[in-house]
Amino acid sequence: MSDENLITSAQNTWCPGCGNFTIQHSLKSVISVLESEGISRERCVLVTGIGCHAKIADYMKINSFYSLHGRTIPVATGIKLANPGLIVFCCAGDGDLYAEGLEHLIFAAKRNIDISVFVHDNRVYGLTTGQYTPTSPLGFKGRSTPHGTKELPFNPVELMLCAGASFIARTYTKHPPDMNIILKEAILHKGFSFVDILQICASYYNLTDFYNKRIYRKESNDLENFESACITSREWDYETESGIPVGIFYKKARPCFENSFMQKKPGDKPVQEKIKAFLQTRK
Ligand SMILES: Cc1ncc(C[n+]2csc(CCOP(=O)(O)OP(=O)(O)O)c2C)c(N)n1
Ligand code: SF4
Ligand SMILES: [Mg+2]
Repeated sequence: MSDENLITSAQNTWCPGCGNFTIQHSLKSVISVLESEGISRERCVLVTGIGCHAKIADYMKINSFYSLHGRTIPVATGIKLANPGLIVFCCAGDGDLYAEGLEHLIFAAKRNIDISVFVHDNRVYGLTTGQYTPTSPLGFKGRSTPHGTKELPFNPVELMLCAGASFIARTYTKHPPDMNIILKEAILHKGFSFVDILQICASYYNLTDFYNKRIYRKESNDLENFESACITSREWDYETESGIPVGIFYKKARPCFENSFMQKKPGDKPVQEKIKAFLQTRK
């Protein structure tokens, strides 16, 4: 099936030049490639938060769930546990996930549930017209901070390493071919995949020149090496705003939560049967 069929006819209201377009096109390409490799789009489920990023649920013709602000991960977790055969990925915002939904992010990484999380990290609350988020830089001037923020951003890549995510990457909306590779690898990885996508917000925080001067591709031939991933995660020094590495930083096989969930001992019934039996008792 042609990948053009993955875009709905809903009127698109993203601003011209918004990085969300690149993410949408990348997801479209990845889903088409997966389909040509035997993974049908009917098995895919997209869960979004609330914000500009979340409109992607309206614009993609696949199974989707438009959730609450900061709540992509609990919804995605429920979907995956109820039907582990599905391929579940979240499109979340930086405000959405790093502020409102932060605890869900940390615990999903800790559990290593097999879902993928793509953060449209424009470093601003876009839909609500420009307030600062946990990844806005020190001194960021927006609607809620006219004199500039007084706090450093946190480092989501480092946070995810510490929380136990088994696939960690960063990409940039001006690098579409790299994004296709990274999103596909994230979806195919068995376990919790996290991709921080540096996304241009054309209207409230256009960092194109800033990123173009600083971003470089980081290659690693030892992706299981936690210490080296930690060093990479710190190459972006938020105090000096130095160089910014992008690429896959960490990838390691770990047992997935959905396989052991509700299993008292190895060989127990599959989780779907247990959920069905539980739901029967509630009728
Ligand atoms: C619980 C809750 N708090 C606040 C809001 C208001 N709100 C809607 S979108 C948004 C900002 C979204 O920013 P972000 O997650 O970074 O997404 P972006 O718009 O930048 O893609 C906020 C604060 C809400 N809808 N629900
Ligand atoms: S406000 Fe920013 S993030 Fe939202 S649609 Fe416009 S450019 Fe994109
Ligand atoms: Mg944002």
